[in-house]
Amino acid sequence: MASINWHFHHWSGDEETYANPFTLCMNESKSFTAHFRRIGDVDGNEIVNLIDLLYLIAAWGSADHDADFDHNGVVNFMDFLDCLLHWG
Ligand SMILES: [Ca+2]
Ligand SMILES: [Ca+2]
Repeated sequence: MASINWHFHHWSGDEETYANPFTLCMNESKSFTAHFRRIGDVDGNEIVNLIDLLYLIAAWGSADHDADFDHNGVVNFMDFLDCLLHWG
């Protein structure tokens, strides 16, 4: 579970996926790492700034996972607000 102001981004390890939750077959030893990002941080540098906002605007209306902070399947006004509210 993500801490406040952070959101789940993806799993890495034996499988890489944005799905959360995701189903896996445990038929051998496997390892996974959950990656989280600051809400509003599109490029993953832990700073929310103009670069993130410009990327978000370019992704407007798409399902771009990096800019879809609320994970509702579309980059829209709520993601824009999230970016502004977590600026800095
Ligand atoms: Ca950033
Ligand atoms: Ca969204």
